[in-house]
Amino acid sequence: MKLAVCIVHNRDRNKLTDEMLKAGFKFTVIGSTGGFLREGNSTMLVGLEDEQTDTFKQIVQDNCQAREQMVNVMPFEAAPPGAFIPSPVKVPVGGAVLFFLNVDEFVRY
Ligand code: 2BA
Ligand code: 2BA
Repeated sequence: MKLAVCIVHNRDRNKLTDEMLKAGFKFTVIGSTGGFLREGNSTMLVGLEDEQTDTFKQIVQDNCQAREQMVNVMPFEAAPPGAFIPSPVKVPVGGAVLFFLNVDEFVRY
């Protein structure tokens, strides 16, 4: 068994969870914040059987679009008065970031 940790943009969350439910996956959604953009994203914990991983990856790939987002390199509140504020830069964001961990034991009571 594997535990997938899947971080997705909030805009893709509902579409992805709908498709995961349709495919019969069980999962837990945690509200999270990206360390770089400091914006809300969603982290899904998905316990799945090894043979389900390819189907899961395909569903994530089909439902999470990569996009570009403008970001201020230095937050305005962090800039000293009169400082040069650099123009916002584009960063590629998402589709989705996935980690797969091996599960030693799964128990339900
Ligand atoms: P929920 O996803 O809200 O699920 C509540 C209950 O609904 C589940 O109880 C299960 O009986 C049923 N259920 C959930 N997904 C289903 C599906 N795709 N098809 C049919 N029935 C489904 P539990 O299995 O005791 O799970 C309680 C909570 O534990 C779940 O809340 C979820 O947050 C988490 N969970 C369960 N299995 C998980 C897994 N494989 N990976 C990650 N989180 C899991
Ligand atoms: P954020 O940390 O808000 O990052 C959003 C996007 O900004 C990233 O997209 C990446 O393109 C860029 N970025 C992040 N950190 C950067 C840095 N130190 N220097 C330059 N650019 C940077 P994604 O890579 O698609 O990541 C989307 C979200 O997934 C991240 O949101 C974070 O919450 C999570 N994530 C990504 N890689 C991770 C990792 N290795 N460990 C844990 N979480 C990760």
